[in-house]
Amino acid sequence: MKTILVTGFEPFDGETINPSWEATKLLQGHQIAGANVEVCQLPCIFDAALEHLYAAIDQIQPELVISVGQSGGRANISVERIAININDASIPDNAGKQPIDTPIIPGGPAAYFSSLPTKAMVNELKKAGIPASVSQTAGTFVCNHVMYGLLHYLAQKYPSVYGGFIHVPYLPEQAVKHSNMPSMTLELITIALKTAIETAWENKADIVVTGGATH
Ligand code: PCA
Repeated sequence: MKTILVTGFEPFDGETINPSWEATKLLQGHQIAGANVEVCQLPCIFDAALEHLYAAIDQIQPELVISVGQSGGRANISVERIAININDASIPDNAGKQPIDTPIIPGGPAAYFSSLPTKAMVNELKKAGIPASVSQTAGTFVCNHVMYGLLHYLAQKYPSVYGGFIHVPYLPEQAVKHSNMPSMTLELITIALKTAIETAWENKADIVVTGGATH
């Protein structure tokens, strides 16, 4: 059976949960549009996250890979468009590493575009009543690192496999500990991931949406 690999992250930055993993782990073993979903948790650690991701890809041999991460402060499901070849961490990762202005892959391309149909995904999320947008930056911390490393690895080793990244907001139980932070329930984030995965699986080529999808 065809397989979709979905990854989420362990908690970081003082949080005890990470919504990306709380939602992703609920998808293990699900059938989405005739494909089987396998999930894997990544450490929030530069380089180690990529080692875990590459091992999972080699073992599972998926046809589509979607990595998911927490973006505390964002109100929307953010379908990321681009990953850039830079690590520039404003906080330490879970191993205490804080790389500043280092390349992810020395000599690699400046950036990779997601090979997911970002606009179609956002469009379907909005149709389902879920706040969503195309994001033009996955940041410069471990999520961008994983998105770049994923797309580089697929380009080198599995050029027919599609890949990309989705950022999700805080859960309400996280937002309540911060001042004036947006959040989304686990139920809605989980429905959003299912909708986004299904759309990515069924629309390998993106659609053209005039206006709206990036906001
Ligand atoms: N979010 C972080 C790294 C892990 C996660 O869930 C980020 O946006 O880089």
